[in-house]
Amino acid sequence: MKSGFVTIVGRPNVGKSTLLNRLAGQKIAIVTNKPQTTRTAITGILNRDDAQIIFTDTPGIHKPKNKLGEKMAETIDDASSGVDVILYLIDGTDKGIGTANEYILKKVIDYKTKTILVITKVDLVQKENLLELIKMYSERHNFEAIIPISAKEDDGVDVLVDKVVELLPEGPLYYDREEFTNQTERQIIEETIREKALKVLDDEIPHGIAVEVMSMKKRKGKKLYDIEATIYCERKSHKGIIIGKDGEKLKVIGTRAREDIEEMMQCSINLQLWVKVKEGWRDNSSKLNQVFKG
Ligand SMILES: Nc1nc2c(ncn2[C@@H]2O[C@H](COP(=O)(O)OP(=O)(O)OP(=O)(O)O)[C@@H](O)[C@H]2O)c(=O)[nH]1
Ligand SMILES: [Mg+2]
Repeated sequence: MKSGFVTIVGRPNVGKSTLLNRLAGQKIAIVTNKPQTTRTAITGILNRDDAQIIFTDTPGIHKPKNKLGEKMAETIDDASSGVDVILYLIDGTDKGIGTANEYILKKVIDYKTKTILVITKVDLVQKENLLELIKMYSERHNFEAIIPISAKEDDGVDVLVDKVVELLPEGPLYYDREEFTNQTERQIIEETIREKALKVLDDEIPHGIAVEVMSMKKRKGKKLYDIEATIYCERKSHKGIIIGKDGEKLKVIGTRAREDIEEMMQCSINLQLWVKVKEGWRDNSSKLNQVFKG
């Protein structure tokens, strides 16, 4: 039996959460086309007859611009220390290494942990570009392996898992086989609402929102939950945008989130959403602690 801990790192939007969901076989981490979607370390567990691998998805590595960004950076370093293997993801559509990846490459080398370079989104990539990237990166560090994948099309992911298992030590089962994540139901609900908000709002309010479930109650004798949640934003003007004309935007966010939550919980949901302003919460320690529980 092989077992161990594997952390997924890389720049924002490279496909870390998409890969985590594919590895865990279910949706645990939210995915959007916007950078800096993931804010905390999210664990997904893969069980095989011969192995148990605990994968941790992390926020995209970037230069912190506020206190939230600093917390996210700390999360990445914490999640990357003392693990057995690091998966360093780069985007297959990148043309060169670039400044962001120069910074990450240095960090990854500093971690001094066995690292697999994973080239993502190969469904979008010309072979020549792939070979170019492999050449550039292999000249910079002695990776345990370089593996191209498409998490979207489930291409190369099994090769990646085999390589990870090969690198893991003999070990015990760390978690019961039916466990698949460190995320609570409440956290998954909050993240689902945030995902829908990011998608529905598009670029209007990029990153300044947070979601908190205020209450969650089961109706007696029914397969129905009443859930109340608050969407926090940074400015009064943002509140108007989130709610939309005649409440239209908030309604769409609520409907889409409800559908996903119902599927996850296998029961009916009555979801009530509220929008509140917490001015500048991402850069104020006490407000950050109130809103962001990561
Ligand atoms: N075509 C293609 N798109 C992908 C693939 N993997 C991820 N994407 C897309 O890339 C975007 C970012 O994916 P995420 O998984 O959220 O990326 P991330 O690295 O977790 O991003 P952050 O949490 O912001 O750091 C989404 O629009 C995904 O659908 C892939 O294999 N192929
Ligand atoms: Mg992510």
